[in-house]
Amino acid sequence: MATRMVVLNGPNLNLLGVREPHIYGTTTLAAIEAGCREFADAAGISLGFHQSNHEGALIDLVHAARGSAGAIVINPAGFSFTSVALLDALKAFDGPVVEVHISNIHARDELHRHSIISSVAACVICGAGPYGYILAMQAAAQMLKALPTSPPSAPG
Ligand code: CA2
Repeated sequence: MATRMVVLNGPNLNLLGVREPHIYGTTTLAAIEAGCREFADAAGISLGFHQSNHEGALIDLVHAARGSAGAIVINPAGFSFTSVALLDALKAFDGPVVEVHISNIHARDELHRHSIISSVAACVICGAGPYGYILAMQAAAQMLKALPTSPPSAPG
């Protein structure tokens, strides 16, 4: 059976590419999802991709991933700095959690610098822009041993 992974996105990430492009760039969340799906298809991974502005909805998605997905990639956005409840839900997930941020949160102001979610993450990727999502999926796939040991050869 194909390895399954879910990518979860927190509040306001639906505005990516639409507002504050000087911080978060011009790539929309739909374009990020398309890139993630392309990577998943190439790696033979089944993918769930979700965004919610609601803490409880994200917690429900984490619970739903238990038993159905091998790994969670999450950009908790603003909840990175506030949500003990999301942290607790992620702690109850058995597989690897990979945290991703588009911007380099360590170079941001004090409010955006310390993610409490990182304490449960097997890996944290930040500052790579939208490509960070692909890096995060690649790290999660590697942890699940779902990547081919050698790159596939070109057809023909
Ligand atoms: O860099 C990231 O991916 C963040 O998780 C984005 C969060 C921010 O609070 C974190 O510090 C870093 C904010 C997401 C809000 O996204 C917006 C996009 C466009 C316009 C307004 C907000």
